[in-house]
Amino acid sequence: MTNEQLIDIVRKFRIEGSVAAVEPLGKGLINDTFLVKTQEADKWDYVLQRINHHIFTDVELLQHNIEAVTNHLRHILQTAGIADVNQRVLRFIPTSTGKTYYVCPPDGGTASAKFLSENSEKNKADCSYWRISIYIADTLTIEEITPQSSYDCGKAFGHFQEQLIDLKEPLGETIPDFHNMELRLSQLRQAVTNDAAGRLKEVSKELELIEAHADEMCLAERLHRQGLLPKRICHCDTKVNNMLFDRNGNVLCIIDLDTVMPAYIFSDYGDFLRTAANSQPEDSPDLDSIEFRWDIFEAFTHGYLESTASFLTPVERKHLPFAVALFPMMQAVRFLTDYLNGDTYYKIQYPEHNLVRTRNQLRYFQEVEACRERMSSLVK
Ligand code: GN1
Ligand code: MG
Repeated sequence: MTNEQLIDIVRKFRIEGSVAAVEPLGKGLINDTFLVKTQEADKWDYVLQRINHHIFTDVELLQHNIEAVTNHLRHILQTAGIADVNQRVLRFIPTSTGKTYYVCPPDGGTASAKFLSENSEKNKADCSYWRISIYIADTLTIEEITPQSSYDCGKAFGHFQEQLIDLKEPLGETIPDFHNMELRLSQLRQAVTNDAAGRLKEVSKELELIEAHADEMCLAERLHRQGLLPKRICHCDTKVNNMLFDRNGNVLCIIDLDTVMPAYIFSDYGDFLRTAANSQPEDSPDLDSIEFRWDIFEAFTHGYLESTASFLTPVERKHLPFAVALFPMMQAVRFLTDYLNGDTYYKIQYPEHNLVRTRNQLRYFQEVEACRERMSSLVK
């Protein structure tokens, strides 16, 4: 896409100021993100995103969820008399029709209203979907996690769940059954049957390890069916880089709200520790360097238990160590499925990338497993 086309898209939104430049931003695996700089010093800069509508197929629902959540959080902050509300919760800018997303026809915008009104699935898939939010300036993201920042993140993600407990507006699942382990396993088994990329022969050890733990890892779904585990509004992508800090290192704002939806609280607790307590990045091939960082786990757990004390049930609390094991296992299943399918979901940088990610997550899972009992004593 040319710069001119990007600027044309920006103009569909009711932003203030005039566009000086549009530059790529961030390194998410799913959406494409740009920073929109405005010329005027006293106007906001903005974040422009192309929503990956092959993954978030219901963009209307996606933006409905995000608006409901950000409006609710903004209301809480305003009621509490907080001054810098636009620094603490994302603010999405509407287009001239009042929607917080813009559907761009494939030719860049001039296509007829007829094209869109035909409304066929094919036409919809050929369009691109865009949204804009205010860019929160002067923030830091944390590259190197410490026990202190881990504790702060535990408090903040727990607080996020707590604030959304009384959200009246019903939210949908932007990716249905996103963290449903039974579904993820059946997708893997389907990928094994299809062997679309001819890679099955390379992964027998990985499959064996996954299958050995498969039943146990579906515990959350069983608890839910027994009525013992509720779904609550969760963030579902609780990576440390989805949290903005101010210059003094205090948590400012939680970002990347695409997967905010009803889920088990395990999602937020377990997925954070999947990345933060792994001493290596999720795609490091250096398996022998992978360690479970107890200090990060302990600090995060303290923060999380503090801010969720008002609502966490004994069943949820007791199974937190299960969640620490579940998420690397689920992520291994998802990476391996994508590897077998021929890399259709995650962005990759080289052909074996998803296999390397799978092996990393499985090794980390084993490191976590070795600490499960000790974790349970701490949580008690
Ligand atoms: C994707 O794009 P990113 O990095 O925020 C994925 C997460 C995975 C993660 C693995 C919608 O998140 O669930 O845990 O990659 N998001 C979606 O790195 O599938
Ligand atoms: Mg994300």
